[in-house]
Amino acid sequence: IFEYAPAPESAAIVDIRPSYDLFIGGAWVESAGERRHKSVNPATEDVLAEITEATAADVDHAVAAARKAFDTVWGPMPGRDRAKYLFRIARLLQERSRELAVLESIDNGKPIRESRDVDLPLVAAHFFYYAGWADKLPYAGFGPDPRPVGVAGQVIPWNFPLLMLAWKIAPALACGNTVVLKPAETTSLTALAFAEICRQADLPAGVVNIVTGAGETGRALVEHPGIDKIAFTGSTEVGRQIARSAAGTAKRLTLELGGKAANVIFDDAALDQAVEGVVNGIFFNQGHVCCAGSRLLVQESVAAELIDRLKRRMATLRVGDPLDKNTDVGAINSAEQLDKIRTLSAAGEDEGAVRWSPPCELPSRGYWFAPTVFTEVAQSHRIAREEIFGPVLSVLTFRTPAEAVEKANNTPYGLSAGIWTEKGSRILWMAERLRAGVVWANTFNKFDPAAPFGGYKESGFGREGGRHGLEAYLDV
Ligand code: TXE
Repeated sequence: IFEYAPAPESAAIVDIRPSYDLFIGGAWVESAGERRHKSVNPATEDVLAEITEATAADVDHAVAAARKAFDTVWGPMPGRDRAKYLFRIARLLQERSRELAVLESIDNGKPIRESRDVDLPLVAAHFFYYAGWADKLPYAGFGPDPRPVGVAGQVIPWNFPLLMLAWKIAPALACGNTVVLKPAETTSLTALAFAEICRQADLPAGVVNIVTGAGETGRALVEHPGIDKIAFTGSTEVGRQIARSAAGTAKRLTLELGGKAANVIFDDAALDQAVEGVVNGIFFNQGHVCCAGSRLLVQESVAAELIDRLKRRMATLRVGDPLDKNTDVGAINSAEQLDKIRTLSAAGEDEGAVRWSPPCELPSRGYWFAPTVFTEVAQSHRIAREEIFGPVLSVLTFRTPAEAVEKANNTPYGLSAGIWTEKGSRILWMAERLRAGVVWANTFNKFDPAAPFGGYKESGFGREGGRHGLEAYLDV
């Protein structure tokens, strides 16, 4: 545990302005309204910057800029030329990755080791990957002449701010669409830094527009008649609202929503490796992960041994300063999210589950929650059903593979699942039966730009990543 002491040499490499305007038509533009909110560092509660809340008039302005760029420059541009811009953006992201990783950790609260080694490399990888598709779309299996959809409205959450931006913007641009993107209100800084990268890359004005703000700005974007397609990642509740609003103008829609993934461990699994997978599954990014392995399903015969090893491993996790390279678990992104985690954890205790955390003295300022595991969890408990979106694991047990499948699927969500076993045949048997968009075997939270990602059931629809990720942005 560390009291927060900013690492001076890393904090010094980021340049945060006191306040930010909107990025529209390739320029910084003042809002038509007056509203701004303060973005804070969740590890210290210090104010980082003032962020503009874009109004409906600002959204209108951004959509007009995106439409003009689509009609006059980006839509007609040959794919091989669009590819050059995307490759340039990818290289700039790599060159500036250290600075962007620090900015992401300050703004979001995630450990620098993760933003440096996971988020930023994947962000650049998505731009490289989709740059490669830009001139090959006629060979992607959509017919000889697939067309871009037009102007895409994209609304993203706060858990992987820059990575979610890359998941949305890279395929959209590769296909010839232009975009208006709204970052989450608590984590807008890296999206605004990305706007500068677009300028550095000489991306034609209006191809990428960034409008900051909260739900109201998002709603204006979703309802705007000039938008052809909406891509959303966020809560299932807001996803439902968006589906209703988008219906008014019959827009195309992809939704990537919540999850309550089962990480299933069989008695023949390599237990220490499985423990690492469980820790990664729920404590990576403080558990602010839509595909987090938040339900551990362990075979009864090894449950006691596995839980014992897990607790010993949890006792080695270092919670604290996101900018310290030794930190494993950083700050919770916001006071609201911390409240939600506390409320659901209290419900776990009230309903009779047994709560355990390693001894852990948390910093006095900022938003923190100790790594937590609940045992004696029943399927009816709220902590087994609802997405907590924090470093909180619920443990359930099973006896047979059939029971494991039944319990794993006993959720309205269907985003991801994990299987740990030495038996290849069992992996295939399970993977066929698990209703989850992604199934990992003997690993967890593994991402690749070439692999499609997305949900079943109330986890949403549509796929991002890979060739499938192009589908949402093309008309045939
Ligand atoms: O998400 P919201 P919140 C889950 C997680 C978390 C809960 C709440 O369980 O505890 O959601 O988080 C924009 N029209 N996930 O409140 O509200 C909003 O400004 C258009 C899972 O932060 O869904 C932000 O940019 N847009 C998830 C984005 O939607 C609207 C990741 C997401 O915010 C809007 C995040 C509206 N009416 C949270 N209202 C995942 N699947 O990864 C809000 N927004």
